[in-house]
Amino acid sequence: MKTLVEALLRGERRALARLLTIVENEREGMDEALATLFPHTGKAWVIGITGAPGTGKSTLMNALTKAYRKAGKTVGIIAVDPTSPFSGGAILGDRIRMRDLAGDSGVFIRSMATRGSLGGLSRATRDAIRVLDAAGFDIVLVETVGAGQSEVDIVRTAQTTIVVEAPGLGDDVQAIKAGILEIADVLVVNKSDRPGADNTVRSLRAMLELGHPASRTQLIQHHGQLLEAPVPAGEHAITLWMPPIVRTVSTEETGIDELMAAIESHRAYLDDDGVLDTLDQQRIEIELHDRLQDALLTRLLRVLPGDSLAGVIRRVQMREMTPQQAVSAVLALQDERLLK
Ligand SMILES: Nc1nc2c(ncn2[C@@H]2O[C@H](COP(=O)(O)OP(=O)(O)OP(=O)(O)O)[C@@H](O)[C@H]2O)c(=O)[nH]1
Ligand SMILES: [Mg+2]
Repeated sequence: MKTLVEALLRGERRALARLLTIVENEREGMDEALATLFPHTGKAWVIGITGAPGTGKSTLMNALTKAYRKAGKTVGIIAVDPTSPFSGGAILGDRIRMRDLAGDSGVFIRSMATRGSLGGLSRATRDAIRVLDAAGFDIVLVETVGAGQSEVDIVRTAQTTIVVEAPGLGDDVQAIKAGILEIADVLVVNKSDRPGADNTVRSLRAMLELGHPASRTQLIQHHGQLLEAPVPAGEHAITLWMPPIVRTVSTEETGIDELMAAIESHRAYLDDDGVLDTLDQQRIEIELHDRLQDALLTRLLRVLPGDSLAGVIRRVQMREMTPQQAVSAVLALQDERLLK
């Protein structure tokens, strides 16, 4: 495992591919590999790209990647499809769209589909990002379809989140419908060559202004959490970030420079006010929380006798016990087992 990680750090593509497979499928040696590469992570800028199906996320990633390559940056790409384990079609489409990137050693593309649970996918994505980060990519792009929880999980991992919108998908702004507007650091109205783009921009702006707090508020740190608060008179304030709206035509690579500039100013905003440090702590806290939850549940199920859970489920069903009492009973049983 150590030699594999060493090969990864040297930039060997085969080692990268193998490590991604190990991480994706939770193969043996995964924890050791992640532990060995972990000290080499934390350098890449991770950009999440999300939005409703068909808004042009993959085409946009393609254009953005080419622009970053021109600027001398290396780019690792993870395309996540949380909706189906059979995303062969979508992935094939992406392969065709990203054809211009093939053969460029400064670009690496990996597709990941749901295997088991959504939780498993977000775990795998988080770890795959680390592998690409350790491999030395300057930028890591992660695409997911706007399907709810997976977007929220991306935000927990990405430093900059781009929400992609497109006109002509009905009257509604899709991001609002999917409840993902709140997570946007940068909003993109792609397919701006299509009629209705002005309307989409206008609706987005109206939504943003509605949702954005009054100008004299600031972000404060309270027990490690970022909160909004009024700015005391005469004090330095961390101004809140207002997501810019960028119009693009990804198929023609129009608006991509503006998008890069928007990402760059978001990055500068995070760096400048020291928000990044707090966000980083929050990210770690959330990840540890998730992992502890998994680990504790696994441990609990291991010490319990096989049929004990079925027993309490039955008793709750018979109204002999409340779900709260069931939890207490299970925990008491665990304590009993551990004492033995
Ligand atoms: N007119 C126009 N078409 C575009 C633009 N960007 C993408 N498309 C087209 O829209 C279709 C969907 O593009 P994709 O990039 O696959 O969209 P996606 O959001 O990745 O789709 P999923 O991954 O399936 O959710 C393709 O046929 C693209 O060629 C654009 O700026 N203008
Ligand atoms: Mg796509």
